[in-house]
Amino acid sequence: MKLFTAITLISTLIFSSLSAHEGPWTAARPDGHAPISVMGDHMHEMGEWMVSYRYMSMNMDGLLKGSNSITASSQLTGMSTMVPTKMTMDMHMFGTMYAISDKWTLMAMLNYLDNDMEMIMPMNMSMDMGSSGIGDLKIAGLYDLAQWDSRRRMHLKLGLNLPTGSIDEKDSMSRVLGYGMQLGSGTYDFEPAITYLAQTENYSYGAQLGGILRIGENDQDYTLGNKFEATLWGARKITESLSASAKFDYSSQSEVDGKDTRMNEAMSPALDPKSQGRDITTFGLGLNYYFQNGGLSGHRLAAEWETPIDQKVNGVQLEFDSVWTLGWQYAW
Ligand SMILES: [Cu+2]
Repeated sequence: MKLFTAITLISTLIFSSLSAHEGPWTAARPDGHAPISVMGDHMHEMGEWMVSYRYMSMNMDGLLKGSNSITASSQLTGMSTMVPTKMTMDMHMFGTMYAISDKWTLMAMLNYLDNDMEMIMPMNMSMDMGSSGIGDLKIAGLYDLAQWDSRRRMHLKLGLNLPTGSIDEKDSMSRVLGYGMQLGSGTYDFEPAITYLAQTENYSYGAQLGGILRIGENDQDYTLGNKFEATLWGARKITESLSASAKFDYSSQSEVDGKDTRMNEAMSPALDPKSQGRDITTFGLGLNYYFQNGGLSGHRLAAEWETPIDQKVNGVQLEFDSVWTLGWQYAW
């Protein structure tokens, strides 16, 4: 039903923007880039380079069973159970882009992750767990599918996730941490996406449909769930350098296939392959700033805040609360 709504919205957007706006689509305006949390949203002209850094901080708080809030203590079913109550995931994301031709832009991204989880145990005991390190390396090619004279364009992303992130993160007692605390998927993943962009004099719109398709299983004989994601955004150019955006994002990820035999799912939902993946719709507000002149010409700064408007988890999991993304980009 949500997918149907997303498709309807996207097609309405495509047809409504068919009214003539002369000239080609251009990146040379603040909303020439999507809200900062959207990846692979734009291409470059032949020979152009870009480097970027994003800081993303995700907060999870409280427990959900399906779409209902439940108390953590209700899940303390045995003497050795541990139930998560809170988690923060901080990501430092380093990216680079280079256009080898006007048809192909290549990109690579590497993340450094810092996870922290709070758990409660019977007898009012609690425990803090952490993991940090390099995540998976993502490489992609963006291919220009079409450009129209009415400020619209469309491109395809063919991405590959390389399993450079650890799936062997352990706590202070040498027990393997849950699936959500691991730094990588452990598998090679195919990450395709299609992006549509449109502009008018003062507004811009975009839509992206993408997915993560896992290939095979990892060294611990499990596979994280495949993911589908639909993103829709609109932005208003406020000045030649500043734009404000609103975004809706729907994603659906299935549970883990197989299991890591080092984990005992009876001990915690964090260790349960069936308590992974969720359906979530978020709403985001953002600002993009584009330095057009002077010594900082070509630099961009952006910020975005997102919060869920609807979510349903598989099994029992922490509730996604909010995410902040701050970013810097420089193209030359
Ligand atoms: Cu770029």
